[in-house]
Amino acid sequence: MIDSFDLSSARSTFEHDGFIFVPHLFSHETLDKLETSIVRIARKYLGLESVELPDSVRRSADGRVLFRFMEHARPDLFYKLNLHAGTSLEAMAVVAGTAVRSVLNAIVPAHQQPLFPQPLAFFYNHRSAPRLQYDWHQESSSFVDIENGYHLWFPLFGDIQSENGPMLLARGSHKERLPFKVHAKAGHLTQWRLNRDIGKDFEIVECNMPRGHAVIFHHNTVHCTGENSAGLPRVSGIVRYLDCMTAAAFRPLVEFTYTAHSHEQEQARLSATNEDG
Ligand SMILES: O=C(O)CCC(=O)C(=O)O
Repeated sequence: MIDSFDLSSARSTFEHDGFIFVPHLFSHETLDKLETSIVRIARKYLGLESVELPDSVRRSADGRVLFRFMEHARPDLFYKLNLHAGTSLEAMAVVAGTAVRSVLNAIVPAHQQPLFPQPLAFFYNHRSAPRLQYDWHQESSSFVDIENGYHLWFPLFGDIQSENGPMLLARGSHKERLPFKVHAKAGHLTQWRLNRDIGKDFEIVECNMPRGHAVIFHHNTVHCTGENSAGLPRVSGIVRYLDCMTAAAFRPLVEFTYTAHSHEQEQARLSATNEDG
């Protein structure tokens, strides 16, 4: 499936840039199944909470329409959905697909294997949800005792272009771990902010790609969420493959850092935001 990809030069590209784009990593059939499973779980949670879907949302098979509604109606469910979206067989098929494993084998030195994939998570980036937009950070800041990790990121529910707010990567920023400050706020993603002018120091690369393609970036590669000017959320899947063997404490399944927030907390936060204008 990944014929147009040169496995033999993959490691040197990855070591040079801190990431590698992989064309045609997933078939549309594999992604269709994953997307259907995520939509079904999301609808299940909304149903369990007795949230009525407007007709336009109920009739649409596009997960982006559903997530735009969910962010408006029950933003807290994002966290819950993310805890479970990766537990389906469809998600596991993506995490451990043959093509993914051959790319990882090509770029990851043998002494860092076996790698330990964490359950697939997904993201949406929409204008109405700045709480889910990451500032520049290194993933290693949230896994401080794990030396190496390989993060797979790929479009879901459609191609990703500049106007959809792709993830942004800083080329060559993976050579060192940078000091960071943690900013945690209820209902928001935790930020691991860097005190560095990333746009000035590095070339910025947008992760624009058709559905089916993917990018794998190193733990230390600085990245953030780009600005989405389109009407629908940008959705992407993410899988973290961690070198847990070398960590001081062996925790092959790393706990989620997401905090569960109640619906009430989220409502209070949103009305406070509205009052602030
Ligand atoms: O998809 C994005 O915009 C950012 C993803 C990200 O920062 C991450 O998964 O670590």
